[in-house]
Amino acid sequence: MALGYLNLPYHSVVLPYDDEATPITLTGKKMLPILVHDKGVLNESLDIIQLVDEKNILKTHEIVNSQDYKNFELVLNQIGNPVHSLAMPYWIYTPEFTPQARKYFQAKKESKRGPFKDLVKIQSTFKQELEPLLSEIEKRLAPFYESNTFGIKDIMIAAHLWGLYIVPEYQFSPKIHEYLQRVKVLCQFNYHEDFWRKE
Ligand SMILES: N[C@@H](CCC(=O)N[C@@H](CS)C(=O)NCC(=O)O)C(=O)O
Repeated sequence: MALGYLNLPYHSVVLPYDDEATPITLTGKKMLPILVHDKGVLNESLDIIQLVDEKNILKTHEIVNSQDYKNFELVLNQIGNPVHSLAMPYWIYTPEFTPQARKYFQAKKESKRGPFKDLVKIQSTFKQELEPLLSEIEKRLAPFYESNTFGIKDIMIAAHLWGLYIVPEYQFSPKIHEYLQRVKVLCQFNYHEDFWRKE
């Protein structure tokens, strides 16, 4: 999203979720995203963004080191839990999962969250958990998050929420939906375009 917003050229490579060798060889950990650039290899989204945003357009550095950002991260983590429980049972059927990667992902995530088929049965619990968090975000849209200009927090929010579009039983409020669509356009972001562009 940051690369798209900053209009920087890049080549995206999707690794199957069960590919441990590639990320571990590149960075020593099984974690994405990874940026491979002319001076080396880097992970951690915010470190990547700070590196590529040479003109500091997204103001990441100032924001990330503030107490305010630490509070914001807590909210993101609170959002992550219900989003993952709602979306994981559906994500595994998207094109980024090979059959083996699906099995690997499901086994790993079910050991923490319980069987996906049970998560689907208790969707209402996760929706309830999400509702107050999203309504707080909604109140702060001006029209971007606590700001009239686009920034790193909008990228973080959209990156956390986007995957929920895959859940048939979930619907964003009109305001959050409109916000996410605006962010999508600004970031030239297209979910799973790596797959549909190839055909
Ligand atoms: N703090 C990291 C978090 C990255 C992260 O959680 N990546 C997930 C995929 S979105 C991952 O690779 N997890 C390892 C795994 O589930 O095996 C960042 O912002 O880059």
